[in-house]
Amino acid sequence: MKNFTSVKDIPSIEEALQVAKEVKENPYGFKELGDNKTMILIFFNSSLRTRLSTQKAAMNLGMNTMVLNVNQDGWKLESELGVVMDGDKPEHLREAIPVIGSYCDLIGVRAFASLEDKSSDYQEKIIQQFIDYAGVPVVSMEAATRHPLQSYADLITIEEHKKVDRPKVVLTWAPHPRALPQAVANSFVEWMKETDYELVVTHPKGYELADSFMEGVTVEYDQKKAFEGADFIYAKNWSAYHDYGQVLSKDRSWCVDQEKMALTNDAKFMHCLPVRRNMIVSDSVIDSENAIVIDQAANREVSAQAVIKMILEDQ
Ligand code: SN0
Repeated sequence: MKNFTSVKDIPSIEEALQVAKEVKENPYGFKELGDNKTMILIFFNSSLRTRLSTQKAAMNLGMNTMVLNVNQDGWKLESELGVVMDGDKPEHLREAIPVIGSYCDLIGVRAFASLEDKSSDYQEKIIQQFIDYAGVPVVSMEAATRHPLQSYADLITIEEHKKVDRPKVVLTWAPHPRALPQAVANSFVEWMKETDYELVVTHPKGYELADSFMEGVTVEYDQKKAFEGADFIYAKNWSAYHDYGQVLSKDRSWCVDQEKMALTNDAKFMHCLPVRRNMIVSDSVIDSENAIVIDQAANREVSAQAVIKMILEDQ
């Protein structure tokens, strides 16, 4: 593996699950791979799980790690080419990226969607510049349109909890006070499509995700109908794709509560975290035995380690 930005970068779902199993069973068994190697993690946005789990994963593999929170610790970085840099951004990505690349063997980047410029976000202009100019492999720690380390961890978690071979997995939109990216939802759909699970996506009208992700996927606008017989409920808010970045609804009746969970096949409840309690999910659901959000978060270390291992083995 050269870079990791989407499900297309893994050899196959089966192999990805096999590598995850290996690192989970023996986290410190591959330490020689990262000997004298350094991973730099670059954050343009906040993080709790991604920062800690990716750093831990790299350390498990014997790597040194450095973290830069660009907006707090470093110069603000310009990303547009051809601009006169007379504003508040003293350095361009065009220099910053190869400089960062010169200090390390692997870069992790988190750069959320702007939610202002759809075309720039959906062309993945920031992470693509890292891939073009870093000179070392690049791992997405959530880019504008995808969050593949999360989806990989979600896949591992579903495999660990499923009671039937082909579970029914439902991705449901839920309300949120702010406009959030589509990345987690897009990526979850993209990974689930590579499995043989039954996938249903439910959301209010107007929240349709991009066709490039949704081709062939069942959409059910009636949330309760979608929940019927589900084995996994994955809740996530996202802002509108077509009315780009807009919050069209804060309809609290879409909150995942016990009454809706009762329609499912004793489904497990999933969310990538951070989660807004009693907006996205009621306390009673997230505090129930069926909530597996902590297992998902724990598997972030596993997915990150599996990805870094595959990249180091190819270097
Ligand atoms: C991010 C998102 O893409 O939705 C990261 C999820 C892993 N979530 C948020 O920014 C939530 C922030 C909030 O205000 O709740």
